[in-house]
Amino acid sequence: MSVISNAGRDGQADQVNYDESQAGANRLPDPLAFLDSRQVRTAAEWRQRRREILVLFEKYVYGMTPRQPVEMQVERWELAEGALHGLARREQVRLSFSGNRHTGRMELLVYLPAKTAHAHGPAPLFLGLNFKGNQATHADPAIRLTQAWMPEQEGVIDHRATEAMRGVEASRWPVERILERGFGLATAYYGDLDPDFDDGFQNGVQPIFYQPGQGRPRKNEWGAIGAWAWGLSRALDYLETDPEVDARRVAVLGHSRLGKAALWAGAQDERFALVISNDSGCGGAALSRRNFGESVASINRRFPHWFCENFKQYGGHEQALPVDQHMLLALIAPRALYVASAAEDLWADPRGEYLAAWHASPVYRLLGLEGLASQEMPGLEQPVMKHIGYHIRRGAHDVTGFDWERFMDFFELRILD
Ligand code: GTR
Repeated sequence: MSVISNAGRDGQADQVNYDESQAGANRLPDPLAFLDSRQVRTAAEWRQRRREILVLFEKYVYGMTPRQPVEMQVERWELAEGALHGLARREQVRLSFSGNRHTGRMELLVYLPAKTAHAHGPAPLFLGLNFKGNQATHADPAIRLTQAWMPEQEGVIDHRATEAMRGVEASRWPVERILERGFGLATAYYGDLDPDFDDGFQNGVQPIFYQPGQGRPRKNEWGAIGAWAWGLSRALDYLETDPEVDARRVAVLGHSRLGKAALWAGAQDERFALVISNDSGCGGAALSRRNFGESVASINRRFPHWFCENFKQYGGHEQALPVDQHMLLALIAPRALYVASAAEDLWADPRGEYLAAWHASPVYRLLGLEGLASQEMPGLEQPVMKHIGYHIRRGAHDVTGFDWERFMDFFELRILD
């Protein structure tokens, strides 16, 4: 079945393929072959090849993240013991960045399990960006309403969040369960780092890094996904200074476009112990060459600001891409990686997400770790948890309690044991 959908701003529409017989990714670049065709045989050679792959993703997909350190001020303006009826310690922290006469800021909400006789050390933690502001993740009235610009939607007036936005995304953030299972959670609004629309990169963190005379990122420099990923690393910089957090056991996770950002953050920043993609689809965990669901052409048309300019030339020419997304997943090795799909989320191509994890597996194997054992997808809601984990659950594009319970199972199994 081929359907026409998703017109971009220019009114053009894309052919979207949902026919498995028309899909396929037979010729994928080999993560274990150098650009000069030499084969990678040792863990030390993988380090070199890893560098090569990272540079390819920088150059052709997400764009380069600036390397220069930024001035970061930390203001922890709230620390409340006994939050959420005694379950949690809540911290609210503002990270401010400056440079080039531009400033940026990111507001982190952190819940840590209250200390008990059993749980007293620094907490392992999940870190992820949210779509609607910290106040949307839980109805807790003490969460500060985001001050950031927001797109018009229910609960937003004049581009500002109102009280009506408290807890509106709570089903995606089961905070009490996370705390009960002994984990902390840190989250921030993704629009703090770069509001999600194509404004020519004036209003996010990008201008902080412009060279004299530069007005927008170059063709091989970061877009919005790069900025969101960068913010996740800055959040980790802060978490490393928090004695109540076990910063060596932080999982970075994200849903959908924020899953793309989590994967890119995890690929670049090896401090993340575990990387979790939820329904991240095209430009995330799904293979671009599959030609199923969202395509490179359609994602670039609808979201011209997400990737670097160079990525646009590959719309309809995925075979020419020097990488595919299995190589992004391979960059997580030897750390733990979990990919989650939803059966009805065909736009994100669940099979393409599974196959990317499968094709990343040889890298894990080379490093002495078990990747996925079969090219066949597991059944619905039958998670596999080797060093790469995967599940496909019933239902639509979303983050559910089922997803979270599996992320926590995997975290316990691979990181805490
Ligand atoms: C869709 C986009 C996907 C995914 C999703 C989301 O419109 O096509 O790639 O990122 O948005 O983030 O919810």
